[in-house]
Amino acid sequence: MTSMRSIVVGTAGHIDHGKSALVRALTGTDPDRLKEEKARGITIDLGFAHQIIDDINFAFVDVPGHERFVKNMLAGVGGIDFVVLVVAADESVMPQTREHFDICRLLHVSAGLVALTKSDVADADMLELARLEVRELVAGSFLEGAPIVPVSARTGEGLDALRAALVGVARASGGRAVRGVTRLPIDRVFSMKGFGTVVTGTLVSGRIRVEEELAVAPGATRVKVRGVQVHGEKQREAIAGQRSAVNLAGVEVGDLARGQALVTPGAFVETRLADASVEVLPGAKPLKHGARVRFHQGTAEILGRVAVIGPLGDRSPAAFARGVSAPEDRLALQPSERLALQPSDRGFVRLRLEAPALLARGDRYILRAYSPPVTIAGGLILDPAPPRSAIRTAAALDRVRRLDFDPTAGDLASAQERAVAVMLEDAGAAGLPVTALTSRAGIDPSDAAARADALVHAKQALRAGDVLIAANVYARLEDAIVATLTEHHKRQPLSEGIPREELREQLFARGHVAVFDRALERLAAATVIAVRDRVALATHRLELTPEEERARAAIERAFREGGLKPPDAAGVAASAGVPAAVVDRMLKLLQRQKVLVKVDALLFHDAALKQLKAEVGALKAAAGAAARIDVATFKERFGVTRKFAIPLLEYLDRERVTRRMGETRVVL
Ligand SMILES: Nc1nc2c(ncn2[C@@H]2O[C@H](COP(=O)(O)OP(=O)(O)OP(=O)(O)O)[C@@H](O)[C@H]2O)c(=O)[nH]1
Ligand SMILES: [Mg+2]
Repeated sequence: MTSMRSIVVGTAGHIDHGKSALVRALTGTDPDRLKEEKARGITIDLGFAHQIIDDINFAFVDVPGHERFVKNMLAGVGGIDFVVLVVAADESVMPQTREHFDICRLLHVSAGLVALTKSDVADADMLELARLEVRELVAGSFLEGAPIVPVSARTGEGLDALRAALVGVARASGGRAVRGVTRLPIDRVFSMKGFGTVVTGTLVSGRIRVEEELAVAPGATRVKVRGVQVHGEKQREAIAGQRSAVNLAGVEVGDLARGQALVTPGAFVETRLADASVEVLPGAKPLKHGARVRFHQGTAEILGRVAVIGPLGDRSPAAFARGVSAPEDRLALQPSERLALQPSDRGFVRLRLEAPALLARGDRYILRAYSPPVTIAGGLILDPAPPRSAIRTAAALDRVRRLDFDPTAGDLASAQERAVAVMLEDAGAAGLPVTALTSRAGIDPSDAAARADALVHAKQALRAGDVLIAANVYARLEDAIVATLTEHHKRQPLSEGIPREELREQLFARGHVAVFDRALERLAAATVIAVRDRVALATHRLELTPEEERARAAIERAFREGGLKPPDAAGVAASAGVPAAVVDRMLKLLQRQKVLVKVDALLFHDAALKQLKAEVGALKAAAGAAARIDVATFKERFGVTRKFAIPLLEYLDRERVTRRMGETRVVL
């Protein structure tokens, strides 16, 4: 059965036009499963049934026609391969015929047919009139020229023709790629005796295997697949395009809901912000900047607001805003409340959602007005995780235009390339995580590493650790490092450079540490800079005046000779015959160079301290574990007064050469 072609067909159409009756006539299964549905004779929620016709496995998703349940219709229509638009011959085209059809068009459902139902109660004239109205409705759409089949669920008339038409459309529509990340928008959650938690949905991409670990998102719950059913039969795996029921371990029914999805862990972003293209329905009211809307994607409905970025084409945004004229580069100055997308307009919006959504680049979505909830627009997600940057600028408009693409066009690769370039720019110094190539740009995870390599190879980006950084951002960083060091050396010729962390804070505080490290490494390898605990230009030499040089040498000698009884600064200045200020500068320089080391308030020559450590350490070699030293023996042995002995012994403690135990010290 897995080798058999699976096709998911959705019904659509006005209430009472015979959608459910038709599904039942075709499959023998009544899709209305709820008590209330049977009692009221209407469909409230999605219904499911399946039937093999020829050698094709048809899964039907039956939707409610009632205007109050369009939200349920939207949860069902997301994953369908094609639509059967149901129009009762005796009533012809009605409001939800139009709304459902609009939704299919906005979601870019690619194929379908029209069933003229209740043919048994319509005479030839009525049938002809309905046929005409349907033709008018679908003119110029994906259903133009599609079969229009009169049928009666009551008498069975026309059912064979309808089956033939279903098979014809199915054969003409291309299969779905099974590659890609797993994604099953959940439309039902229930508990089955002896099994536990079961979710159902149309697997829109990837595959689901028994024993596999997946995530339920939003929410990031990890689950394990215990069992898989496709069309009511147990299978080892379900593949893209199949209606699937999945038995899950590790999760309670109460923790799951329609609107979540079963997905490959980590492959999607959970987001409240998305940039998208949008198309406003001809009959809708203008879509105003800031309007509160109902956002529908997959099986989810989330409240949110739209921020209008700008129009689709080259049309000036002036035409866009009622009564306001503003040239494009002044977009930022345009009063936002005036900016609106008019009926039939196409443009770009930033969606701000009130709860997280699981979105991917290329997802189709629908917008309905908050109240009354009528369908007003739909579009395509271009970036599911845009930066929180200003959108009322010409640059922002240019950015979304570069992100725009047609998922059904052949050349997806170049659209992806453009998107990655934009996202690299967005990421700036922080870098674009390689995982974002999948979660944000929609690149298959198995291709992401190769794509990252290609970007590096083409010199468009550099890789540092887990992130990619745009080549120009990186070049700017290298230039800034060199410029900053040049300036620093000019202003402070006696400094050996800038401490590494300080340089990073100054130039790259918001950048990725790995990128900064990489830049230093590269500049160091090219001998442009030298990196020790301070970063300096490789060409930088300390240029001391003769007086400074004399002072430096005198101080160094004085401290070396002083050993554990070093001189004080005033004494050095006097004996070297240089001004106190110069001595002060040289003392600091010698400390930075670690020639002199500060112990409490005293300065010692590094060599003296090293020797002290070695000699105290040697006591251990002589006396073993019993090696002890106290203040008196220390003073005597090293010939120093208490003034030096105490700080030096404490220094030895800090250096872990000794450990204080009451009045004495153990040599470690
Ligand atoms: N005479 C006749 N009646 C039909 C036919 N198909 C459906 N009906 C009747 O029309 C009414 C509505 O049928 P449904 O199949 O429930 O309509 P629906 O489109 O599913 O309605 P919703 O799901 O509520 O939108 C029922 O009373 C059916 O018996 C048909 O071919 N001929
Ligand atoms: Mg129904």
